[in-house]
Amino acid sequence: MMTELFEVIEPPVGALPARARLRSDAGVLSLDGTWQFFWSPTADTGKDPADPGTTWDTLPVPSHWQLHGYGSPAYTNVRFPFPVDPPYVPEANPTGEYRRIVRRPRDWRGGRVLLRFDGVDSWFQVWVNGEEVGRASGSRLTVEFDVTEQLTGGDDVLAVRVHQWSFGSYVEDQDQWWLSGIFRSVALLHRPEGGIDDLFVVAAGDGSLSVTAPVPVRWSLDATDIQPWSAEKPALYRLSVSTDAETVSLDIGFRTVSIDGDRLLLNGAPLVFRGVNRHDIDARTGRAVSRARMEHDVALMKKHNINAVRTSHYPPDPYFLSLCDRQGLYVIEECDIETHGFQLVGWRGNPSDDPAWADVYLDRMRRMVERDKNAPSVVMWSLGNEAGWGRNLAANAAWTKGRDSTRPIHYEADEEGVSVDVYSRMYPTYEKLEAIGQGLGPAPELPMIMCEYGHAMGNGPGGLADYEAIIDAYPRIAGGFIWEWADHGLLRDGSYRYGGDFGEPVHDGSFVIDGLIFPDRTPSPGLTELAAIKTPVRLSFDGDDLFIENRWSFTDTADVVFAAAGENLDVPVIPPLSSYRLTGVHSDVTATHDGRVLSRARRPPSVVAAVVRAGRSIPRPDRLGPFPLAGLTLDAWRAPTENDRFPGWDGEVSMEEQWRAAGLDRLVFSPGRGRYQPAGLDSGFEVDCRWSEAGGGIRLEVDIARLGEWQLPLPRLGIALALRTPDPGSVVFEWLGLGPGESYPDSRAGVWHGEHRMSVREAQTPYVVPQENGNRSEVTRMSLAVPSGKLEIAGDSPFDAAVRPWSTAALENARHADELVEGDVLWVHLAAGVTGLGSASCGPAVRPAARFQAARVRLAFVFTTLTS
Ligand code: IPT
Repeated sequence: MMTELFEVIEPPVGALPARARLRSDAGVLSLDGTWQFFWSPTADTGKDPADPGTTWDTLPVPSHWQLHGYGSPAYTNVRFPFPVDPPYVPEANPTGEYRRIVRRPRDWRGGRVLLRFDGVDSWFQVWVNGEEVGRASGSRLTVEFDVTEQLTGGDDVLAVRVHQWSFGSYVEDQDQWWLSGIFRSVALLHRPEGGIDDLFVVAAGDGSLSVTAPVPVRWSLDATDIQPWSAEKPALYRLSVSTDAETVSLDIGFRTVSIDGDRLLLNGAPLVFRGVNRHDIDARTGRAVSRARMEHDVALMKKHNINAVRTSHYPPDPYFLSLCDRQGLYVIEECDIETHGFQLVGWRGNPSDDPAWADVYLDRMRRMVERDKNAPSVVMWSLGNEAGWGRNLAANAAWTKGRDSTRPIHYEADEEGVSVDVYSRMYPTYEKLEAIGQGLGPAPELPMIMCEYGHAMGNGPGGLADYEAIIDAYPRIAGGFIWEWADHGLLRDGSYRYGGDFGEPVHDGSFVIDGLIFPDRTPSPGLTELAAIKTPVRLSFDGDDLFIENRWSFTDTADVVFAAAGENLDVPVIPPLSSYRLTGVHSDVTATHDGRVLSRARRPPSVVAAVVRAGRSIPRPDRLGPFPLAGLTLDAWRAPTENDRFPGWDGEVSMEEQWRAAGLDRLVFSPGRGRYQPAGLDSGFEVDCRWSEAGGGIRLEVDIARLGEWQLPLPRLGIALALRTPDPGSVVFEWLGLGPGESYPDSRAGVWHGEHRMSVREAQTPYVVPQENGNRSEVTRMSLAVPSGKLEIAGDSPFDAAVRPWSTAALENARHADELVEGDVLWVHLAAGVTGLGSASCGPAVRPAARFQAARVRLAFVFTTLTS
């Protein structure tokens, strides 16, 4: 049996020791751009490293070859897509040969020349003019080689051979697409003799500064009065460090992370993560993410009151950290180690506890810590994700503590808190989180965070407000990180694709579509909800009293404008972490900061029921306003959400399964009996509809009663009207109720009561996997307008409304957004109530209070026609 080099468990060979990322006046030559490229489905490419590949294809660097027509993307979550036989990998090991001519710049006199790779997935070998320079793995980690001796000063052939699979793949089993190649920047660096190769700067919250360098240096700081750094006020100062040969500069921030008992602190004040998990991902370029994309994402996070990022599950492009330093985001930086697939074989052979892997583990931790040790935004190191437990992780924790005593250590699977400084859990139930808050369970002496919670897959997560209430109630809980920031859909043929769409024999479907923003970066309703819940200035009404909470740790409300009914309110400056009660406030209030609405408080609307007495009974009309009425049916079903498809931590049977078992998806109407029932069951609904004249309009009263004793929560309960119209997406939908976005009983913090208006098309939320969406709650009045007229619908009591240019069945059957086509019917769903969303796809199911359980409902609407 033969072992290939990429199956030898070893740290990089021929590489230089890891060091800090520094901005320098020494020369840098980017090697990004067009490279010659040859792709082979197996490791043996038959290509000579000395061959410049002049006649080959070309490929951009950075990029993934699967996104340029070579091989295919593949998605698995936990499972390895190959047999678990470490360190061996399949015979079918796609391999890319990269070539490019490099020339040492003339003005780089003396010193050394380094070749730096910031990210190559998963294992590669480097040659210059056919002479081997080294080899490395650690896909999301920087590695440098000294090529001084190999460069001639003329045209030199740089060859890089990259294999998709290697021993390294066994420790890179993160939940994401398998994508290969040189996907981050490559550069040549000049290192002058007597230069500054490394620096370790510790700038503390009290203004003290220590600069450690391997050579004697002079330094200067561009500052007169020093303000501490925080995500709220990311004060940075330019530090210049020089020798005669080189000057490097760093943006430093003064801050101290500390732990006092079970409290996590920054500069002595509570450090509470209002965070998200962020992967490198872009719908067109995969993990090769442009600077513009990163900037856009960071701005979007800040705008939505997010103050922290966990770099799940590997170090990001260094540019991302510089953005976090500058814009103000707390970062838990995570090492590129995940061996999750071993869990499926009972953790047998897990590299985390195998001495053969010790050097590889330590090398990965070192490369992360050394590169980013000067970043003020990095407030914690994470050993990795889902890699079980073992001595190699314990050794990484011990080494890190010795190297950097200023940052706590995180690792979720160290469940007893042996090596870590914070206790971390994923997706706890509400009950469990509350118990942890009270100091019950393992490691009660440590602060606690949720490194993942609020699984944002499809429509959801619901129930975030309940988590927030627990975080607020227990100072031991230092917040958490939503899973996850962005959907990982890859754009192909005009639609976003997920697992299975590339013909993968083994895949995990849409589990990779679980972000707060859609692949095109449009915020989902989940992000709007999160922003409202994480607001730094929270407003709530208690009768006529407005209660204002300043949740910032370092910022007072001097720059916040509180306004009601067009007038500014007279609110004194509220210090950080304090609250204020303003009495006698009679209308809705907004808090605005820098032109951005931070929060809204709505006074519960006083519902004036448009009760119109029923007049003479009439038969069912064949038109409603400008629309022919093509159908009316009981509506007790929804296109299952991704959360409906899973039982959740606290259940055994998913909502969808329970609903299907009750036949809600296949109710049959028997007109003679006025009943909707599924085949084979005696349960169902009895429905009585009465039409009557009502002033200038038509009144419909619907009485729905469940048959039998069943208690199952219902997805919704009401009626659906099919209104014929040639272009249903363009119909203008106006309503008085919660909006403008969709809302559900456990997701309604980001909407407010008012008059809202948009087209039916705009009222659809474009989830990558089509599913229930677009519900509007607490509606009392709505209208639907086409050029020829307008139909107004007023309810006797508030109702839930959804309007769609397609049927529930079409929504349910479509697997990708582009499969949904508008027809000639506008579907109008009017319900007495709906069930919430929960986060059962990975977390707790819908909480009891958010389940719609009524046994009997009465709905009444008045339809009026307004001609235009
Ligand atoms: C958790 C993983 O850490 C994360 O990467 C992602 O896969 C998430 O699940 C699901 O989307 S692990 C799980 C066992 C809780």
